[in-house]
Amino acid sequence: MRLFKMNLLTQILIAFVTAIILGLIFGQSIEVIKPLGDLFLRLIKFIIAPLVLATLVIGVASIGDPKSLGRVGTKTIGYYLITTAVAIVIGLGTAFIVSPGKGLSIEVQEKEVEVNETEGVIQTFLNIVPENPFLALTEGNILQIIFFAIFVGLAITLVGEKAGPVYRFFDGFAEVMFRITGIVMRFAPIGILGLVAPIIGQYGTQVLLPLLKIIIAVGIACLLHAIAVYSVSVKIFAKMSPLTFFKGITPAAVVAFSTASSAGTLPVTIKNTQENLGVSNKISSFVLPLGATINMDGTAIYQGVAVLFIAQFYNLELSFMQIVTVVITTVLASIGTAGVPGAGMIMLAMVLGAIGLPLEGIAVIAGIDRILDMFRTTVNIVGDASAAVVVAGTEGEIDRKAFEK
Ligand code: DAS
Repeated sequence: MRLFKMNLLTQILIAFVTAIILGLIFGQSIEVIKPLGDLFLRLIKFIIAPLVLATLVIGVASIGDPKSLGRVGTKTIGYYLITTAVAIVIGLGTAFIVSPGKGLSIEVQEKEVEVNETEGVIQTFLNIVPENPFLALTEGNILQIIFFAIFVGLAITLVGEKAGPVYRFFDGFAEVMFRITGIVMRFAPIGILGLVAPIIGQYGTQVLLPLLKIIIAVGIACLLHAIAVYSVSVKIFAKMSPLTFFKGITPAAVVAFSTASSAGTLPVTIKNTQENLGVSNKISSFVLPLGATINMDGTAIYQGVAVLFIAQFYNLELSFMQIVTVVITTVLASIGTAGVPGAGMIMLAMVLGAIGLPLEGIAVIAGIDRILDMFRTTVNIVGDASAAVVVAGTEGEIDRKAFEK
């Protein structure tokens, strides 16, 4: 399976380079293959609502009954939410500084872009509450689907045993949606060809520099987040040298970078955290699987950078309310993002939908998504490991002999 994933990476990179060449050679006439890209975007839109519903219900339900979360659970969830929110701010801040989309002299017809004019603060928050959750699902109203999913997830834990069938339904449904996501992602190379070639044909190579700037922005933000947040956290809460921490988690980081899958890396993350960082089995076996499901700081950074780039690509200024919506939606998106390759790009559609930016913007960055996924998945699992160290450190569950040889 690992081999196939690397093949998918090779296929995507080949498709991306081919798309650039075809776009440069054929110019606007390459539009003829645009339907392939439209089909890929429709496949992404087709899975987003059910995927968000299923993964978020399970993500929230897997947190467990708030009453029985206990000290360890509360610390874990608190650390995850705070670090993810910081990650988005770092992502947005880096994107504002790098401004990957600025300077693109791309005139986009008004018809292509109708951004939701966000009403006032109160109305914006009221709109999150669905009057009819089934209507929210059919309309693909992402924020309302999120609201519904969180309530269902929480209620499942509160009801307990009797809600078992409901939990098992959504658990199975989430697996089905992950499998469909995997199938959709197999179509990515063809889809990327149909998305990127027409963009290069229409705008020329001027759009390549911003893509490079996005990779740089995501890379810098990931590094900044890991150094600023994880180093300080392990130092303060576990009195562990950051060097020891990063050295200890390196094998899992390499696996995450090459597979772009948190779920696939989980066994290595657990092994490294226990053997190299001395975290007890009790803590690591709770914190890490939960983190691989609901904690994705790298994905949050990517969402922040991508949203800002797409707004700039369409020459749109984001209002304060839209930025607030991006932060809230991205924290929730990172809870709902599956630990599988490409999941973050699919959840980006959710964030864009929440603030009314056109999903077509995904087309511009789809070609480099796999490269970005390698960075964000690495940060996702390093963040999970830092949580395990921090919680274990505050619980006295670290065997320091593991690294103080
Ligand atoms: N590849 C996902 C993961 O495994 C992250 C993402 O797609 O954003 O964590």
